[in-house]
Amino acid sequence: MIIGVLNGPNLNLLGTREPAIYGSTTLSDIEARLAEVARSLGAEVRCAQANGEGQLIDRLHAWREEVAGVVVNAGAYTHTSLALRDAFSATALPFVEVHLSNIHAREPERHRSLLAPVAIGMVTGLGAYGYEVALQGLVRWIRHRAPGASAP
Ligand code: CA2
Repeated sequence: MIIGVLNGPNLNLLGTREPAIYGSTTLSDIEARLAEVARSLGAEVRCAQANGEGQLIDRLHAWREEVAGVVVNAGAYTHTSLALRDAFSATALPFVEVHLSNIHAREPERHRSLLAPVAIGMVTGLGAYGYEVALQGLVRWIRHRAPGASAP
């Protein structure tokens, strides 16, 4: 099983600024760890990061036939992008949303996720470890869902 790991705007800078909020782990560290966790689950990951909304949508379209599901941190597009939500719906890719920080404990404009209504679930506030939880939950969901079930 191949799982896509998609990171949005500014997450390429992880580990370089604002460690109090986002930690000191780099995106490469996270991706390397997810490759290990995936292997232990009998799966593999494809990782991508983009700063543009359209680039993220194009990546999902390209992954449509390639991956079984997606772990996504859409960064600030989480709170603004109906287009990204539509891309998840259009591709019918099951996904788990992850945030390093607890978005509900931050400014009000970060409390709402436009992706959440069509996600399997969300992991928020566990830092880099949250990506592992999201990957494990997604693989489990894909393996155990009823045959033929579609993403929510
Ligand atoms: O907590 C998260 O993972 C967020 O998705 C991160 C986004 C933020 O807009 C969301 O509300 C919550 C921001 C990512 C910015 O990444 C940085 C990386 C290094 C230094 C500063 C920001």
